[in-house]
Amino acid sequence: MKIAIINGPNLNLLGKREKDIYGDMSFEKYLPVLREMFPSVTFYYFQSNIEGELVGEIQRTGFEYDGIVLNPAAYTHTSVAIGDAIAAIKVPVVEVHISNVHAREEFRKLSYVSAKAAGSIFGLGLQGYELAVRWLIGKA
Ligand code: CA2
Repeated sequence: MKIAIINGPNLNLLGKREKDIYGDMSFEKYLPVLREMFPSVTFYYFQSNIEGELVGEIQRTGFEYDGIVLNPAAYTHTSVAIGDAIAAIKVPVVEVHISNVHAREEFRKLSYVSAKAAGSIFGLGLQGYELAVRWLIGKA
């Protein structure tokens, strides 16, 4: 089984700043933990700060992988293009947010992704990615 994990802008700073909100582990440190937890899964990881690159990777992996775990970060709240890309592909997408977006600023309550995703997880820290992977495995 092949799962793509796609992270949006600024998530390359995980573990370096705003640790009270996003925790103290970088995604590069967390990825090997996930790989060890799910040895039967082939993971592909992509992070970008550029909206068009994220759209490109959603399109590409959306016809090649068995599922996508997507944290579009701030683009969640602004990007019609990312929502459209999810609607255009074949594979299930699980939207993950590390923080509880509903307990923060008003603008974070709007997601252009949730309606197109198979489901959404928020507020459970990095464990949200693990739960998303478990769901995708169960679905396959
Ligand atoms: O909670 C999440 O996962 C978010 O997608 C994170 C985004 C935010 O805009 C969304 O509303 C919720 C922000 C990612 C920024 O990540 C940083 C990590 C460490 C230091 C600074 C930023």
